[in-house]
Amino acid sequence: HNNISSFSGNASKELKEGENLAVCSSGSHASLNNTPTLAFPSISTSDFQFNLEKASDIIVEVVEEYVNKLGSARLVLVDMSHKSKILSLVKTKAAQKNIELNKFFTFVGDITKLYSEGGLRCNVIANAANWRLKPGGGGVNAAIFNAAGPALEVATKEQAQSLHPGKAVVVPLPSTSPLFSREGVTHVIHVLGPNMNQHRPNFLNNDYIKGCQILREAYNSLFEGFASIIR
Ligand code: AR6
Repeated sequence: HNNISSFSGNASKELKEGENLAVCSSGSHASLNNTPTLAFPSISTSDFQFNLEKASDIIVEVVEEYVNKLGSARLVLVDMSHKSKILSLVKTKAAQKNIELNKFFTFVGDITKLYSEGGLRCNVIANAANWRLKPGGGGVNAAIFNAAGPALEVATKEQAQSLHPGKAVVVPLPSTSPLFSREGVTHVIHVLGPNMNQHRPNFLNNDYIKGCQILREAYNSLFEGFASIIR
C-alpha cells in the first residue's frame, strides 16, 4: 500500500490511472464515503512565511500523536501543486514514523474542490485563517470563503469574532453553502497559525521557540476540533 501515501486529483495532468482506485480498494465506496475525513492545508507556511522544515516536523509529530486516537477517521494534508515542498517533506518524514498510510496521506488539489475534481470526500476542511476570521486576504482563506459563499461568513460570526494564534474554531456549514452541496463539507475549522511575515498582525520576528509552540498548539486545536465533530 505504499503508493497510497500520495495521490493526485483528477484535475492534475499527471494523474496516473488507478492512483485513486488504490484508496478505494481498501474499502467499499460506500464505507469510504462515510469515513470521517479532515483535509487541512499546511498552516502558516505560505503567506505567514513559517519555515518548512520546522513545520513539516511539527505536522508529522502531531499527526502521529492523533491519528490512532481518531478511530477510522482520516487526516489529509493538501496542497495545490505536485511541486509542493511541504507535501514532499511531510511524506518523507511520515514514512519514517509509525503512521498508517490509509489514515494519513497527502493529496494534491484545491481544498475547495476535493470531491468534485479530486474524487476525495472530506466532510471537514481546515482553513489557514486570519485573526479577524474575515474573507479575502489570499491563500486558502480567500479560496474557502469564496467557495463557501456568504453562508460561511454568517456561520463563522455565530461561533467567534476573532482568533488567537494557536487556536481553532469549528464552524458548522449551512447546507445552503455550495461547499456543502457540491463537496459534501459539513464543517470548516478555522485555524490561526504563527506569523513570521512582518507585514501581518502578531508578527513573531523569527522567534521560532514561540513559533513552534504556537504551530503545535494550532494543530492540536485543529485535531481536537475534528475529534469533537466525529465523536
Ligand atoms: N487549496 C489547497 N491548498 C492551498 C490553497 C487551496 N485552494 N490555497 C493555498 N494553499 P496560506 P498561511 C496552501 O498562505 O501561510 C491569508 O491571507 C498553500 O500552498 O493560505 O497560514 C489569511 O487571511 C500553503 O501550503 O496560509 C491569513 O492572513 C497553505 O495552503 C494568512 O494568509 C497555507 O498557505 C495565513 O497565511
